[in-house]
Amino acid sequence: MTLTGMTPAAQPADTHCPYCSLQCGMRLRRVVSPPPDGPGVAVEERPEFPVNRGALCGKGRSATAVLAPGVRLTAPLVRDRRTGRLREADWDEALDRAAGGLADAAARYGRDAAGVFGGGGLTNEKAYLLGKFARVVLRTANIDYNGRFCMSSAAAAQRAAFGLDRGLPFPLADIARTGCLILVGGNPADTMPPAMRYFQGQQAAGGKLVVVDPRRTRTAETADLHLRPAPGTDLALALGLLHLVVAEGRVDEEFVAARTTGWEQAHAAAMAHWPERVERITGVPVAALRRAVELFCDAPTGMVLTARGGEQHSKGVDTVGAWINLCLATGHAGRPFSGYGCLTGQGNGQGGREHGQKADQLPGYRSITDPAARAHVARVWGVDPDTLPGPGRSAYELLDTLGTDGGVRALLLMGSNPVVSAPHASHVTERLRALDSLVVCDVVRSETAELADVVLPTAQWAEEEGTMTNLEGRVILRRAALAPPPGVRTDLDVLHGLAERLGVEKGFPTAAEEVFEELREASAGGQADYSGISYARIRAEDGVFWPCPSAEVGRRPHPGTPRLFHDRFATPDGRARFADVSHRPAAEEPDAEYPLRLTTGRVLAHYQSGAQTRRTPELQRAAPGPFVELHPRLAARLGVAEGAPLTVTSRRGTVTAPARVSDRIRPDTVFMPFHWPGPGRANTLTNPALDPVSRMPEFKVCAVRVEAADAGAGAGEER
Ligand SMILES: Nc1nc2c(c(=O)[nH]1)N[C@H]1C(S)=C(S)[C@@H](COP(=O)(O)OP(=O)(O)OC[C@H]3O[C@@H](n4cnc5c(=O)[nH]c(N)nc54)[C@H](O)[C@@H]3O)O[C@H]1N2
Ligand SMILES: Nc1nc2c(c(=O)[nH]1)N[C@H]1C(S)=C(S)[C@@H](COP(=O)(O)OP(=O)(O)OC[C@H]3O[C@@H](n4cnc5c(=O)[nH]c(N)nc54)[C@H](O)[C@@H]3O)O[C@H]1N2
Ligand code: SF4
Ligand SMILES: [Mo]
Repeated sequence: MTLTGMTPAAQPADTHCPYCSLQCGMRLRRVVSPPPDGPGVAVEERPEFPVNRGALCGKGRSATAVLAPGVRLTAPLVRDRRTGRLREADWDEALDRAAGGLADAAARYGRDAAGVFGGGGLTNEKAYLLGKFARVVLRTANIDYNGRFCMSSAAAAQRAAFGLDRGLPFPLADIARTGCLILVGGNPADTMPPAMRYFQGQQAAGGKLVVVDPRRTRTAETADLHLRPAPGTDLALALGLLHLVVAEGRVDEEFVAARTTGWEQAHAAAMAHWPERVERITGVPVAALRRAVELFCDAPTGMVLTARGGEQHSKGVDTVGAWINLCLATGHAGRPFSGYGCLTGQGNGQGGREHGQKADQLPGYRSITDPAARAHVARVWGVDPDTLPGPGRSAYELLDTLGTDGGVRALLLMGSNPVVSAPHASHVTERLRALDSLVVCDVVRSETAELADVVLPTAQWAEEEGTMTNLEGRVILRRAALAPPPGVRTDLDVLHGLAERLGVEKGFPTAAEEVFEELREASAGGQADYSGISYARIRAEDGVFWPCPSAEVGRRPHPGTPRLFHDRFATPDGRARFADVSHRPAAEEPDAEYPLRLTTGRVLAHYQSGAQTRRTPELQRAAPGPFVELHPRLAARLGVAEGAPLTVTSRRGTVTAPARVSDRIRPDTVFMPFHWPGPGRANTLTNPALDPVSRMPEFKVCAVRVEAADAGAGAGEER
């Protein structure tokens, strides 16, 4: 077994948390004599790392729990052809079965019948090789990843407006220095707690914080102004604010004339969204709209940050476009301490979308339909550009057509748990079951691994090297603190083994740094240019911001780019483009049968599908199961008290979970976190209506009916 690049460190290793896009720095120290069922390393603070300065949330502090042998997979599993059950196998058998399944599907149905589904938690090296594996070994168009469910709407809107998308175009620390910050649909107090220091710093320096969220979250509580629109109405809200900016003569005419295009249409669209109309759509009083405009326009600098609350909609791209319009019209963009940014979510949500696991992208943020981009990448890969496939299906469309005529028949899935996290999850589960072959690479036996024909147990963050790109575009280095247990291989080893079995001997190195060296070359000249970044530089500088070309600047290496757009935007003419957008309703609005809106999201203690955090005892104790948050007035109308079992029914199914009665939510809306499988799985209910541009599903709003469980339909029913 190969374990290249795995040098177990006797010294403590300075690395990063495995979870969210903050990528908090931490130090791992080997435990001298670990208990047999416990992890071999302990977490310490690393105050030198600039983003979190030592602070960690509970998930980061407890992340080593999943390294323990009792919790994780330590041997490959294959589905026994006789019993139909998963049984342990050796690596050769498992890899043979996995490669065989992919090859059979391609032989029977054509190349595009073998598919790949990746994840935004994978290192840049894994994401890069996964994309290369799809395009060079399988030669399939069908590769996409869970980032499509995450920040794809913000990415598309940023590309349209600025010609480039990087989560934040400035370091996180800059937000502490902006005059007015509007945070749309983000709850960092629960989703990125150590980042709250920058929000608090901003207010301590006299800045104003406006939070836009239907719920009074722990983040909203700290705001100077909290706007509570009904879920799915942010587009009208942003247009209404722009209307008032115009009406009150607060447009920065000079900025608009010098640095933007498209203002006329944007202006006309905003004028159709007068304040009383917007109040009717959103439920936000006109006075509050006026106050928000006053705060934003009075401030010398301003930022708008969006997160999933504003983005996970079938109109997510237009909604983000409308918020960017507000920045452009007020001149709060392309200047120090001003601008639009997206809080990306997963550990490598940013890098994961730059290096080729997205259906339409090649490494370096290149487009797979651009002949020059294809030629460059094909040269690095040593293949004929004509052999590279074109763009494939987006994440939900790929999952939706699994096992169908013309769909993917054999799927390699690495770093995602769609049985819990995909919209209309009962349907997705059915599609996964319809596959001829499902290969899952994971660190634990996830709900999706349970459906697999082959499960390949892979090494974890503390056992491997690789780069991650955090929400600021800062490329950082994950470092190995210990060797993986016997029986476990790295994701890079898996790709190497599969490529070899599918007839490609070269080009799939197992040492992360070697992969990175190739990634540098493949990204050179692209928008996300990493060619000037090396492991040595990241170690020395604690992260380098892309773009960082290899060309020198004044006989010094390029310093990287912490701040974008101060001189020009990345469009051909250097100007930012206003979006031409109008409000439209959600794909599903409340009606007599489904009178309430459901929105979904996160709690502090759990991460995503919960595959890792539900296996962490202290987190599981802190948040043991799903719940339905509802307003006391709604609870009274239903005759239910705190903790009473409720059924929630949408057009896609019914779930059961206890009531959590709280005046933090609007009476016309209920909220469920999505971290759990089973009868309380929020994604049984969610609507897979897609944004026409980003193909983002509408996780944040669908129509539901809520009943006391004894009065309602049976639990866990699915359609
Ligand atoms: N604890 C924890 N932290 C995480 C994660 C996790 O799973 N758990 N996941 C990471 C990832 S991948 C991501 S993407 C980020 C997500 O980070 P966030 O975007 O902060 O998280 P969410 O809870 O999905 O949504 C944020 C807020 O959107 C609000 N919201 C719902 N509907 C609407 C709407 O229509 N409009 C507006 N304006 N707001 C709405 C919700 O009430 C919620 O408070 O978190 C990252 N960090
Ligand atoms: N209703 C609702 N649904 C949502 C959302 C929402 O707000 N509401 N948010 C969406 C968003 S923003 C996201 S990002 C998705 C995320 O949802 P998922 O894609 O399911 O993300 P995770 O739960 O992080 O799944 C990662 C899986 O990969 C494994 N894993 C972790 N690291 C590695 C690794 O390095 N290699 C390998 N091979 N495996 C690894 C983990 O054990 C886990 O099983 O959920 C989406 N679903
Ligand atoms: S905020 Fe994110 S990166 Fe930091 S410790 Fe928590 S989960 Fe990890
Ligand atoms: Mo995400």
